[in-house]
Amino acid sequence: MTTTSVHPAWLPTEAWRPIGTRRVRVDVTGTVRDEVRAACALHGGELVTTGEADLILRIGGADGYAITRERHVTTVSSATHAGLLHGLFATVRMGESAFVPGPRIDSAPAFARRMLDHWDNLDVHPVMGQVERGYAGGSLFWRAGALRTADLPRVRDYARLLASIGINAVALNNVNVHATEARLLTDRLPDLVTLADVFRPYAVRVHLAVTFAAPIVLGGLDTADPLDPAVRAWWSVTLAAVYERIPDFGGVLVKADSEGRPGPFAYGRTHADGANMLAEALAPHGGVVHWRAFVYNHRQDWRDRTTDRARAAYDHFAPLDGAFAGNVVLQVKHGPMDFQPREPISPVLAAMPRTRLAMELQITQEYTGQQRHVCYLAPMWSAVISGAPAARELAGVANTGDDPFWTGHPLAQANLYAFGRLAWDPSLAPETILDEWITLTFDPDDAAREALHAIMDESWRTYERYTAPLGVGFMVRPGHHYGPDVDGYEYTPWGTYHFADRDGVGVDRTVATGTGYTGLYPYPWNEIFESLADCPDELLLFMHHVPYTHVLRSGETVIQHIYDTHFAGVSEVEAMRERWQRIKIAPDVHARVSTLLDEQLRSAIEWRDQINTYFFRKSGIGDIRGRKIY
Ligand code: BDP
Repeated sequence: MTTTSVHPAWLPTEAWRPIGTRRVRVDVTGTVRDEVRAACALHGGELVTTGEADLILRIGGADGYAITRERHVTTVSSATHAGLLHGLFATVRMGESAFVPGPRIDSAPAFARRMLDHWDNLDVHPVMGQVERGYAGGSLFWRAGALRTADLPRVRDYARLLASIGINAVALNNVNVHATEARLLTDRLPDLVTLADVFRPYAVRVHLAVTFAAPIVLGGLDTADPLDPAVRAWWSVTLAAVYERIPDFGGVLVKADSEGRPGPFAYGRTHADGANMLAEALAPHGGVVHWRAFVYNHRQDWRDRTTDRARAAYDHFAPLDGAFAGNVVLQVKHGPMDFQPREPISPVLAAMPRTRLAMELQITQEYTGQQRHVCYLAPMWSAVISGAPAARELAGVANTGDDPFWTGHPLAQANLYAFGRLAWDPSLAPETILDEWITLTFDPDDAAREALHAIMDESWRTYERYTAPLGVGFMVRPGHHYGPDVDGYEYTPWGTYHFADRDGVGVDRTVATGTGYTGLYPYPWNEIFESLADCPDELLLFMHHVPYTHVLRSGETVIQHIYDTHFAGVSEVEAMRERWQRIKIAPDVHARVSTLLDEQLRSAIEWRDQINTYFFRKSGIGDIRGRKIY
């Protein structure tokens, strides 16, 4: 496996470390962007001089950064090392305009912590591979159970890449913590120390996913009961030892009582008991616990219509509002199920005003085409972020790996870029972010820029059109979750059902006749979702079970909508592919994306034909436009 890679061009190619005041001369008559890149080569107070204008990097001012642009002098100022770094990267993004006199720019991040969660295993897992739900090769950090020490330069590039988009925290191992990963907390700690040293200059703090059972599996105790004094003492001593080696260690990330992971329920304790125990051990060092709210019964009886997985996180956590310590961050998936292409915003995010909340997004495309399909996710994220103002932090499941393009699909880099940019400034429009990314990555001519927008802007909606309809979700192949299998999960214990029969489809989550889920939302969303007339079309089958002849707000019947969107989705992918064939772009990128678009089209056709045929057979209602359905 090679460690050289294609750098996303939004990155300066050289490392730099901003400490104290820096003054860099750049040549305004040369290529300014190149000069800004040269400025990034700055190390330890050296002055890079090539011309008449200055880029001055100065510590001072507020958190975040300010950029002032006067004639020949552009000044970046910040109170912090991190702010200075982000200010410099902002000038890189601005290109020439950073050096044209203009109004002062003040920028501060909307989310205090902007975190990436890597679901990396140290070794190849027999079922999940190395990176769980990873579609970009192996782990950047780990190989064959060990730290990739020879590849640390690439990790440094990665740290810089993350800093360039404002990421400031990273969890370096899978939330499903297996035996080897667990030991990063104790005897494998030196590996974490090494990685923390690599990330530190880029103001990215490292976090570690830990197993709740650590006192047993690592400490030799016979319990992990959070109220047991010996257990509490073990965590205090163990975490203190981590801080001795990594003074800026961010904290721990925990998946407990979820999908078979150990947790406080085994001891009759609550999630607040579990999280607060860790919080107490971390508090003296300024660390935080990210405690995931992804807790549900994954062994439910599918015949039992009263259990609703969408309710689970709310039912477990909302009653605990106010019970969590101040340094516990409850990390909540953006939707109530599991990263489907379309879900309502999780009601947990509106139900816990006395709890620190992080919203969790999935950058890795588990359910959105697995980095084989073009699916630019910023439009979805932008909507869910603006709909959940209580979330103070943003966490994203990473889509990166040791693939030469970092993300498998070269265009999936745009999702990582957009995650960082939205976490900094959620008011940025998805098309604007994409435009930035296109400019920085390809420096394209007008035709290529237009083609990239045409391919990517709407690609999430295209993906939605040819997959599960109207918010019902899943319908994917069990296990790996790629490609269609309408009934794949229908009679399983996972709680992900569509309830299609000959008369209709959808999950009745109303208060009046269903699971009561709609009632978990504050007004007016409880009433909007409860009402068949007011529920947005795109979430209709998430909230209601309706006949195929039900007329949507769009004026179409449900069955006709299914046919129309599935035909449209495939046509859109065909158009993407044609555009891509004509685009002028770097040959290696072109070749990789061409192959992937072939696969996307094959897969979209497979989705269209299975979904359409399934619903035609169930309903017996034909397509009014007379297209071929098998
Ligand atoms: C699901 C993934 C699974 C993760 C789980 C989680 O299929 O691999 O472990 O989420 O978030 O989406 O913990």
